[in-house]
Amino acid sequence: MLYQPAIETMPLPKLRNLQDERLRQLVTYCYERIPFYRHQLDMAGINPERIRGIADLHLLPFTKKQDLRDQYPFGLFAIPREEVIRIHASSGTTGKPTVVGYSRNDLELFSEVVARSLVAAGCRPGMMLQNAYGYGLFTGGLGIHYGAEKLGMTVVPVSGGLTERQLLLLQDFRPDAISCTPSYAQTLAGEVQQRGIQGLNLKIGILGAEPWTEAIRADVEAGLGIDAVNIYGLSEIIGPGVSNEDFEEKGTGSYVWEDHFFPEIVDSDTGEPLPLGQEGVLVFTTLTKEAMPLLRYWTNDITSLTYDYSQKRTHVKMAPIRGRADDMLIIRGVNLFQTQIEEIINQVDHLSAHYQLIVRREKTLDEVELRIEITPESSRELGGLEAGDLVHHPTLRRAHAELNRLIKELIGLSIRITLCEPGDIPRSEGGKLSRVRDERT
Ligand code: DLL
Repeated sequence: MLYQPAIETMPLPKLRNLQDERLRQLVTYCYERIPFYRHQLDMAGINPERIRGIADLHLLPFTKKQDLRDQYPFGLFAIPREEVIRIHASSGTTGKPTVVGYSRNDLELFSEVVARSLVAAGCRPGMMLQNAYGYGLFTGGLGIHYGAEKLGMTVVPVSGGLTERQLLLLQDFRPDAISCTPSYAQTLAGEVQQRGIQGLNLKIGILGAEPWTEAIRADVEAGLGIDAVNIYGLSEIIGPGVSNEDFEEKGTGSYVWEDHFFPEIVDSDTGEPLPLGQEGVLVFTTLTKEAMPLLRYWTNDITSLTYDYSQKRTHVKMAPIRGRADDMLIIRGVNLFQTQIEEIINQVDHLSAHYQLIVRREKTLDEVELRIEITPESSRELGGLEAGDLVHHPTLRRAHAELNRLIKELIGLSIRITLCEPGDIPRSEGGKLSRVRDERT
């Protein structure tokens, strides 16, 4: 089943025509209604009529997070504040949040792309969804909520956290699907396993809002008995539902709903557009939003795009996000994303998908410690191990050496590895989990 088959399978030339037309209208709309964009285009010497379609997109300047901060809170709204019927914001690590606004049509669009995403994830009308994304200024809770209602699911709006209640509802309400961050799905999977809870009705997990890889997929699929499917999005563009994986095409990337959100990949240093298949910074232009449209928004997320015509839909697919450019660690000159470590962990026996990276400065050199839990099964089988002594066990010593070797070989970095007992690494309490602790500053 596709939610909007005519759109999702639209032949590419027709899709391009639609995008061309929408972009032309959008540029004029932004120029006429948003002083920031009028100024930007004037400075770049671009008359809106110069932009005739997607092929001219590269002429437009980027919009960056700092621009949103400079226009805080409502400076980028293209419609009167009274017509903005919802506001969301993302917390950000420092200072003021990034604010976004939605018109009535924008909220309709938001629900539409989330419904489309849920269907791709395997959800169907009549299924029950336990929505464990946080409700509030974060777009996850309400975004998924209205999309699921639009699709005709039974929504259980539990919000993030409250693990006891989540477990109770999973057993008593017997939802078919759960939506939450991948790290929180790991928390729930761990509890389900530890308590020996059996016979849940869960079939689907709609997981996103933070980077994750096949290691975590395997962990939560085994622990919860689900298909774990990726959902991607960001509040600046709309929230969840910018792209989504199809449950029957897992591991081949997530469809970007490009009739509404036009993606580009650009070089992180030069901003030059990169060809399909190459990795770079993901940039989005919102083709249909009314309250806060964005031209060439620099997401800072690193990924690549590819078309795959053998699959169900014609829309472009994006690879899993490697990380945010500003979350990349530079250790003694080597670039490192946590997802690279995660992928390697997945290749070594006895190691779980619960880990933390700690970065320190020792004298003048940066050092990384990877703290990683062994699996509960290994802990039980190998029995009676004292914390700190794990690496002295011959089996674990081999795992340790293997991990060391792979990291050196594949990343080019020597890091300190500490094996831990199950439960030693902090768990997600409902939201996004930071797996990197940078102690350098
Ligand atoms: O995280 C929206 C969302 C809610 C997406 C629920 C999926 C599910 P923000 O809080 O604005 O919005 O954070 C956006 O989170 O730029 C990425 O860096 C990261 N991110 C979101 N989804 C994924 C994903 C929501 N599937 C930022 N994989 C984005 C990797 C993701 N990173």
